[in-house]
Amino acid sequence: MALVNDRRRFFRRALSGAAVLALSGCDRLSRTEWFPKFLGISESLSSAAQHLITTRKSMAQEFTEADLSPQFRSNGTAKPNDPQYQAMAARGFSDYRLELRGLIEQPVSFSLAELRELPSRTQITRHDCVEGWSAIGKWKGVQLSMLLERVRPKPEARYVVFRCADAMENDGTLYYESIDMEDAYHPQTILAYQLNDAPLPVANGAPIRVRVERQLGYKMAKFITSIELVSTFDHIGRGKGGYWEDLGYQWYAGI
Ligand SMILES: Nc1nc2c(c(=O)[nH]1)N[C@H]1C(S)=C(S)[C@@H](COP(=O)(O)O)O[C@H]1N2
Ligand SMILES: [Mo]
Repeated sequence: MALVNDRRRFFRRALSGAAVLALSGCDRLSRTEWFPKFLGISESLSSAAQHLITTRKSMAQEFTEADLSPQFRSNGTAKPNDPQYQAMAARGFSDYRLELRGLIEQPVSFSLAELRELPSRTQITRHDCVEGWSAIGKWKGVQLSMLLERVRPKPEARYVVFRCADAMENDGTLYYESIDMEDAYHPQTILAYQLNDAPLPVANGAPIRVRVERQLGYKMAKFITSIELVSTFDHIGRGKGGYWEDLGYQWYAGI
């Protein structure tokens, strides 16, 4: 009974949140069906409230080949300016290394070939961007949980931070993102090196981008250079856990 009441309160808050946003001129954003729903949930509720309707362990919906978008568009940085990145891209990322460091027992780095040799997961999922577009793509990569088992996180590790190769136009800082350990160990959280059966294009984050399927597009860091396990964000950027979070976006961007 208490739960039912909590849920009622929760839906009322969700609704009023959506209503406020509708009044504030965000109409253009409601053009897709899913959008009003996610506005209600992610913009007006804490992640604790979100637990009431969906457990964080649940799986994101997966689709079939027939559902694939004709093309998967690019958003944000389409090609990092960094000359080192561009030289590496020209060499087909043959000398790329993904570094894992921070609060782990066993720091390690992987080449792209080594990542491709590990067991993989393939998933067809829908990507939702806050700018009001969605696309369905087929991603193949290695589960982050598999790499975490190798590096053995220390007990104090609470978050996984992804550092990216692209400097942002607005302030020159490098894009970065972070997720908690629950999402890090989720079976659908993969480091993708393939999109729609082809090597991940530069425009979509080559050579490696993360997929965190129950959150919004901006969490899915592209052009990943290193992964760091941390206990707080104090020493990173402006301390909010991500490039967009530092500018005011929500850290937990649940769909
Ligand atoms: N490194 C990096 N990662 C990024 C971005 C970016 O600009 N740089 N943009 C984010 C946003 S807002 C979205 S919607 C997706 C877009 O992914 P796509 O280019 O494959 O469509 O990447 C996210 N990850
Ligand atoms: Mo986005």
